[in-house]
Amino acid sequence: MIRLYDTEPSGSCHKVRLLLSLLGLDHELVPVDFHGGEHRTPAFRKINPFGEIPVLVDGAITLRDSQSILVYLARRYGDESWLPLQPEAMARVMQWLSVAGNEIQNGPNPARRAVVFGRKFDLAAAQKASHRLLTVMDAHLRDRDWLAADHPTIADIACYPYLAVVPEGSVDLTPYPNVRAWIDQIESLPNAVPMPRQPAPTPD
Ligand SMILES: N[C@@H](CCC(=O)N[C@@H](CS)C(=O)NCC(=O)O)C(=O)O
Repeated sequence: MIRLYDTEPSGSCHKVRLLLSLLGLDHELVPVDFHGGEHRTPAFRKINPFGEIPVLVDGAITLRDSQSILVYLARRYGDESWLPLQPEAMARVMQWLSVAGNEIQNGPNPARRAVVFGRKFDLAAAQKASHRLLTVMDAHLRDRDWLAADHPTIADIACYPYLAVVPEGSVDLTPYPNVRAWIDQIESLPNAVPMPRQPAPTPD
């Protein structure tokens, strides 16, 4: 049985939940007490020395990092469409996996963590980075339906969760119609599970 160390509000964990569901793979979610700091304990660092979730365990294989887990699941259990092998096609997917690990992790993610979870990030800088990213993505999606191919790939899965909840970081998605259509399209895939939305924070 595949096990995923997980916490519900995490977009990084959701990438993995989404692909597991799209591929119809039986799995067990192992909830990690994120607010209690379970991911930083010595016991957890034995499965991920970086002290981060998600972590996927499949038999004897333990993997950290959501992008690497998507690569593994796509190659091990998916057909070739999720991660094409032809050099250029694969590189086009990897370009967006890097965006998921960099521009999205440094824009939409901290903006949301600042607004929803009260974490100390530079909100204005994260919002500015989010708009820069969304401008590029909206232009990229103007004449295509999916990020890296003419069909969904793990590039779309990796980029989806934090963009679906970008308004939670007080980043308006209205000016980006192509990104909004792309989000709807991912959520309409057979067996897709939407990224859980958080309630708006209550004012003090
Ligand atoms: N590169 C990692 C990043 C994962 C990540 O940042 N996970 C967050 C939860 S969403 C985490 O565990 N952060 C540790 C912390 O804030 O202490 C991935 O893509 O899986």
